[in-house]
Amino acid sequence: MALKGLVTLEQFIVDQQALYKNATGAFSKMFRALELGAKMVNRDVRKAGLVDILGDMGSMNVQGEYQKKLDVVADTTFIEVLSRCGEVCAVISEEQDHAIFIEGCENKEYYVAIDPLDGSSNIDVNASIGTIFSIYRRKDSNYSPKTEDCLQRGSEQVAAGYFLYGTSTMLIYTTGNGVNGFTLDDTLQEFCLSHENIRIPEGGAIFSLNEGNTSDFPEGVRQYITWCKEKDKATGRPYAARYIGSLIADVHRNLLRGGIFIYPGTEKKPNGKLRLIYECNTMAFIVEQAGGMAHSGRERILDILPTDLHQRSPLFIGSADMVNHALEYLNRYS
Ligand code: AHM
Ligand code: MG
Repeated sequence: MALKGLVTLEQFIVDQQALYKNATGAFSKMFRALELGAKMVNRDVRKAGLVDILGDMGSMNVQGEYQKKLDVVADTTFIEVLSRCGEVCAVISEEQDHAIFIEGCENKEYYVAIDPLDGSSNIDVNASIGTIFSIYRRKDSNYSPKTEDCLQRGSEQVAAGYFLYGTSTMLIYTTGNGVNGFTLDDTLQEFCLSHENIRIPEGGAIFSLNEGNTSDFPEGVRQYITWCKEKDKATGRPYAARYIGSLIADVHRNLLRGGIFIYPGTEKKPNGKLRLIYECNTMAFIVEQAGGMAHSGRERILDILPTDLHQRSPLFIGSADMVNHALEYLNRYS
């Protein structure tokens, strides 16, 4: 896809907003906050190694995972910019046990779910990481928000996106009207439209999963992977295995090239590792909007009603033909 003239993210949002008669400007304020947060985190990520920002924080988050210094920096940054924008009543973050309710914004309609820095294990080795976010509208904003108000199905997302701090810094997002991608022009410090109306290929030849865990995978997943690795000219197999270990980077590659990403449940961890609200739902909304599929193995990801802010779900996501095929295997052997 060629780099488009110069349509900045701000211009793009203003143009989109003009299509909605009742737009209040709240949406563009939230996006400006997210954009600012991402630029600040991007600046810190680019300096990692030069300043004392690499390594462990020495603390754990609510999910028992060691926090990296950059995890904490990104978390603080996004919570601060979202609190200041004046349109967000609550923030749910991977790094925070509870929802953060923002003072003075009790009657605002929107809340944001965020994984401030996904792919933490890649920070210290200079591989791609990113920020995942979803925006939801409260059903009723006439009272101070409660945690239960933040437990909506992924199908209720108003917008979802991710910032990828990779070879270049990108924003991919959807508001339910297709998916568009913006690349940060470092000299201008502006996100510019670079990938208009992204469509994921229906099929693909890439499978991404942590094969080290094979012995714990359900039999259907094991059989599907064996099938992916068999030689067959007609279907172009064996497929390529690609796994960065950073959800955003793995799904982003498959979004552009075609492929499947799997993080299954296991006997010990039936819901897998990835978090429903700020990892699976966000990526599912984007991938579905691009023409792909996202499933838990039991149901469509976006149909799951969360009961806990940090609940996990198995994830099969990517090109529709590949996801359907993997699900066939899962059902056959379950
Ligand atoms: P994080 O949010 O703590 O970084 O964990 C989520 C990451 C995903 O980005 C990635 O897909 C997955 O964990 C990799 O897990 P594993 O190391 O088990 O393969
Ligand atoms: Mg994460």
